[in-house]
Amino acid sequence: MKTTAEFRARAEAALAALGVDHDAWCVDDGAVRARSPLTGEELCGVRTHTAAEVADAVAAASEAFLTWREVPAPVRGALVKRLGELIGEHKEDLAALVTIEAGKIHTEALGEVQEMIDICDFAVGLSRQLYGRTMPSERVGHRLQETWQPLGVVGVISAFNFPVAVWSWNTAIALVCGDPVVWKPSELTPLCALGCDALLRRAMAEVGAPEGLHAVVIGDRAIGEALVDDPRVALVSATGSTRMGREVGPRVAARFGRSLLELGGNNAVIVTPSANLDQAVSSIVFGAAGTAGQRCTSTRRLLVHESVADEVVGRVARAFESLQAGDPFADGVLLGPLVNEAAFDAMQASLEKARAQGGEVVSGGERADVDADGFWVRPALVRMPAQEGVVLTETFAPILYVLTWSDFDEAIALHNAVPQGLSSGLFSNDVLEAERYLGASGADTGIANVNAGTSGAEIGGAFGGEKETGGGRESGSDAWRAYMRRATNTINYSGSVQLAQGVDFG
Ligand code: UN1
Repeated sequence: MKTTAEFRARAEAALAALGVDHDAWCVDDGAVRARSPLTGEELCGVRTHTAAEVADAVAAASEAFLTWREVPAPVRGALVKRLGELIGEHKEDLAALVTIEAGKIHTEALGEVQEMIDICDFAVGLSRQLYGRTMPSERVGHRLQETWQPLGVVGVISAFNFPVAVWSWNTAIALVCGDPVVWKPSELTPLCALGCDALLRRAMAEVGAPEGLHAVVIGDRAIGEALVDDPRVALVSATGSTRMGREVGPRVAARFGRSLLELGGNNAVIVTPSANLDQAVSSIVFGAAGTAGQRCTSTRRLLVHESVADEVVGRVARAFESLQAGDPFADGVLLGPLVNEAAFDAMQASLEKARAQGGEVVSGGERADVDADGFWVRPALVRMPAQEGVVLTETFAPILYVLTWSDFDEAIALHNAVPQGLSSGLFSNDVLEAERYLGASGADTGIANVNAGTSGAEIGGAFGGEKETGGGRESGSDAWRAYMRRATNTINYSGSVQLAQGVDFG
């Protein structure tokens, strides 16, 4: 493993290439400390904002909104087009920051940056497709339509595990919709945020976008609260834990703001007797162990038919054991570290609870043998006697709980009997099972896949989930509507006054 000094040098080179003003941001007395989970050590201090500075950023964004909302949407798209090009040119630099700050293996870090490029492409196309509907009016010589208008300042709160992509899902869409963005990234990944902000500023300068259209605000919870409580922030889009969403949602609602919540998951894969087990096992392994189990879409439950349970459990255990842990920059390494010691402690606490509930740890759970001070773990595979207690909670670590079933209705019932509702995968070659799973009484999650795992969604579809996952949808499909204001318009070209519903008022 390289030293912290080497990772710091790589991060500094990436920041310089991205256009970050190093001396302005990386300051010795910064309250937020950038760290690398690869060594557990500090990279640098980062300039931290105050609540008053958040208010200033929101004021500047509100001012920028007045200009930006008048810019035609396809012209707004030109900004996002340039942003996407710059991200493409700096893919390696952004990915390096993601690996250094979040510990993600290089191929996944590159994949995350690819999601940014993809959403920019999507948003550019969308900038010519912010369609409203027209409806037939019940009155002669009248026309009825809906138009979509820019909403206002969007506050983005994002998590460490997708430190650049989640920002881009929100920002690319918000910008074409005519909305400025103020972003509070995770305190664990401030350098990634500075890199994104610098690229967007470059694109803004090139196309002549108004100052204040984007700001990054660095800090702890108080900074998030300042954004959440500011009445000028029309939409708060928050990605993180259900605990965070439980606070953000009601606070934004109390001031009649809009929120878009993308919270915890407790995602399951169902394996049926007809499944192609090679496909199932490989998808389960990526879903559970990829990103060291630190995706909101990570596979956390394996619901397997009793007739194939021993075989599937054995194959997943062997695959888990064969995954190489180590330097996430190195070829062949598939397991990076957990983000920090607290994540490791949370994993151990959950495994303890699972054992106390009668769970049997079939494989993993312990620290992996890596010559570095970060918290690498072997993915844990745990057979559980029942779906209760700890199995109903999300632990942001690679723990896969296994439960068996004998009847497909029982599998669907088990699948849905958790408080979260993000993502799901069914492995089956039985078309009737697949249709039932996708139907009204099937999987109750926002994402439901057939013969595909729970993680690694494409940006073209709306992303998010139900129940404690928060109900919000980001990214593709018509998720853009959350970032706009809908107006219903009645236009009367009849030359006379006619009231709807046949009302006669003299
Ligand atoms: C997240 O973990 O917050 O579907 C986002 C996936 C990724 C996004 C995950 N495209 O796994």
